[in-house]
Amino acid sequence: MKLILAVINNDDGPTVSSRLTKEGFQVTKLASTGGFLMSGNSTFISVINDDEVDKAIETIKKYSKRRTQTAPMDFSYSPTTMGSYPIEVTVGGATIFVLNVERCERA
Ligand code: 2BA
Repeated sequence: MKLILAVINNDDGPTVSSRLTKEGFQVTKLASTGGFLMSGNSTFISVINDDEVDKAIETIKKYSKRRTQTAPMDFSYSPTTMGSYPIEVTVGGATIFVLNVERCERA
């Protein structure tokens, strides 16, 4: 068994959730916050059989769009550039981690 942890954009959350559920995966969505942009994103957790990992990842990738976001960057430490300037970063589609699960129980 594997635990899939997938960080995706909030806007893709409902689609990813419904597609995974339709394909028979059990999913839990957690509200999360990215450390760099400090804006909300969604983290999905799902425990699945080893042979279904690729299928779940394909679905997450398919429905997670890549986006460009603007973030204020603090340059006040620099002697030549003062203040805070917006920078563009590309976010996503999805950041996915796959972990081994030793045991899964429902009580
Ligand atoms: P954030 O930490 O808010 O990062 C948003 C985007 O900002 C990142 O997109 C990346 O393009 C950029 N970024 C992040 N840290 C940076 C830095 N130190 N310098 C320059 N640019 C930086 P993604 O890589 O697609 O990540 C999207 C979200 O996925 C992240 O939101 C974070 O919540 C999560 N994430 C990504 N990598 C992770 C990791 N190794 N461990 C845990 N969470 C991760």
